[in-house]
Amino acid sequence: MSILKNINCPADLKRMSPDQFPALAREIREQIIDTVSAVGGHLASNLGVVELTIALHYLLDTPTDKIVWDTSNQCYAHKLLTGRRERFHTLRQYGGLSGFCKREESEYDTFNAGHAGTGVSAAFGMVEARDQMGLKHKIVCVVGDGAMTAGMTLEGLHHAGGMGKDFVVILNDNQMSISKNVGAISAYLNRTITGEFYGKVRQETGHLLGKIPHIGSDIQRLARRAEELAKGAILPGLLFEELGFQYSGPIDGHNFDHLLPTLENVLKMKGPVLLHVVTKKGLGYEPAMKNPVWFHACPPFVRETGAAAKKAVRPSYTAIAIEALIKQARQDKRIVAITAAMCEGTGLTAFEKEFPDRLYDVGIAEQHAVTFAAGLAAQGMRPVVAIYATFLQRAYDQVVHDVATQNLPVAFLIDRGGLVAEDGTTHHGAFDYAYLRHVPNMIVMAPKDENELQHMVKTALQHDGPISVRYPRGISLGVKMDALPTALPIGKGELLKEGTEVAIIAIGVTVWQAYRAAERLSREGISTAVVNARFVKPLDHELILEVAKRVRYIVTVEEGCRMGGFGSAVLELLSDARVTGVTTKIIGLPDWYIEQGPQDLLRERYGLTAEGIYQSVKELVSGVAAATNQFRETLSANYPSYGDEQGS
Ligand SMILES: Cc1ncc(C[n+]2csc(CCOP(=O)(O)OP(=O)(O)O)c2C)c(N)n1
Repeated sequence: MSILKNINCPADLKRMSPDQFPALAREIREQIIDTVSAVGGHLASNLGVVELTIALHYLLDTPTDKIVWDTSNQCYAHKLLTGRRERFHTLRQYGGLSGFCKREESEYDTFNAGHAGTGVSAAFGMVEARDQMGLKHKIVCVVGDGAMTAGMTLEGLHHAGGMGKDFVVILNDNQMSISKNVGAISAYLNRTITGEFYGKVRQETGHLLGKIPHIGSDIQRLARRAEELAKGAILPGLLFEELGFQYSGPIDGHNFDHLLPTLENVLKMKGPVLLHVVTKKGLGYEPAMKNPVWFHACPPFVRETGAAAKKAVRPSYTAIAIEALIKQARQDKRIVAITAAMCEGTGLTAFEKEFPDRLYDVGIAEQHAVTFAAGLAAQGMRPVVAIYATFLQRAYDQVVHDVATQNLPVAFLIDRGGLVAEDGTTHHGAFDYAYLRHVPNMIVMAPKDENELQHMVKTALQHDGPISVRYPRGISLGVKMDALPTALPIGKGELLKEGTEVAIIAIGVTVWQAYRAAERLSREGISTAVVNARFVKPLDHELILEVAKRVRYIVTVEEGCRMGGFGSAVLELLSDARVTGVTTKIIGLPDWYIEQGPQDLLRERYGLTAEGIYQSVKELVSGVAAATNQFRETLSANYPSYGDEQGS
């Protein structure tokens, strides 16, 4: 008999006896493994928080009490317990449940997330809102040990700890970010869990005292007793205690006998409290426990074996970019690579294999990553920051203030530019062209295919200033690769196809789509040129103005937001050059957050496929022709002399 099927909201959970919770946890795990094997998702993190989620919803009065899930990639059990069980199979699908918390989706989702490290700040905002409004509910933030290393989390703890308000932070410590967690905080947490910190103190004191004749062993006994007392109370959570939080833990996050009474106590405590819960990523699914890194965010897989359901037929853009980087790094010792906790995702594991001493994983710390790169560059190194477009958003000021003002040679390999599919709204790389092109000194490139990508990586590493290459998520096109990467001339595009009526000026992955659209248009009698811009900045003024002279319509295409992006840059150029007599259109992403869904489907929906571009051009050409005629007719009817004036 299914227990889960009878839970439609947390109130149903409260009617259960805690004895049933282990069986419920097993069912939830089964459901998560089943669904994620079919649709992909954050398997390992979710399997790790099942007991914690049950305990929280059992003890809290949600949604009046609030749970804020940091990053919220671990919210699947929460979704299953809060009325979304029947829609769970739609997880991460177009029109389905989000893989993250979404306020639009449920009143139990208190704060939208997807980027790590926002939880404590958001939850503490809710604490202050509660107190300002004279309300009494509880607010709990669950934050992973990876997200604990994010600067924002520390800023939030620093603020909240100083204010002394009732606020519970649960540190969900599985000792993993996506890969093994890194850095001093992670090492500190590790010592806390293993007791190594305490053990070391005891060993050293014992060793010293043992050396004093006669009194040694008595004092050792006394000292051991004092340490025993101190063990639970002071040492393990010193860092958090110093930040103003009462520390409790570490406790086993899979054992309800520990979890329920401790959590119950913690929820009654006054002031800021941090409960340290130790969990295991992937618990309940052998392949995920063995390989939590792959199962952190996995594609659909075969449940029985844990193997990916589909094998990639060609290398990804990511792999090509990093391969090109490795080639350059072999020749230039100044090249070092930096990742903010995304060694696998950015492909830098391959770089690390060859150059272990030249790879820096700084943890979830994008701001630090960029300024750290600036520091390296200021001393003559050639740092490369490999980062997703969406996560570079967090380091905007560091790009502007630390890299670009000083014209430092930091190369940005911007992965996942454009639409990223199932991770959806928080993860699409929609804004990078727009947020980089207006930064003085910054060069902004995007290749039309993987061959151009390798040339652009080389270009980036030879350029003496800030420069970025942006490429998409996914498998490359399979074009022929030149044997050797060669640097491209900065600010030079290429004319891929001549045409006299329309010019499509495209950038990045949209170029070949534009080309196919142009071929079809030309076949149908609308002579269409195609420019591969290559550079969003600096634009190839000469080429674009030359082409603009010959055509009546200019259409720009980009897989990025329309506002302030590549198309805007072309319009600025046309305006500055006082080009008249051309009608323009920008194809790109609209002024709203793009939903989740397969890349192909989203590209179709936003008119970025060959078909979409073709339709847009057709509409523009026929629409403008129709509108112009109508305008002329109206004018002629109202002002009979209009036609004459035109002629004179
Ligand atoms: C700002 C930001 N950088 C990088 C990521 C990519 N990312 C997603 S989850 C994750 C690891 C999170 O680790 P942790 O907080 O310990 O949570 P867990 O998944 O282990 O529960 C990373 C690096 C992100 N979501 N946001």
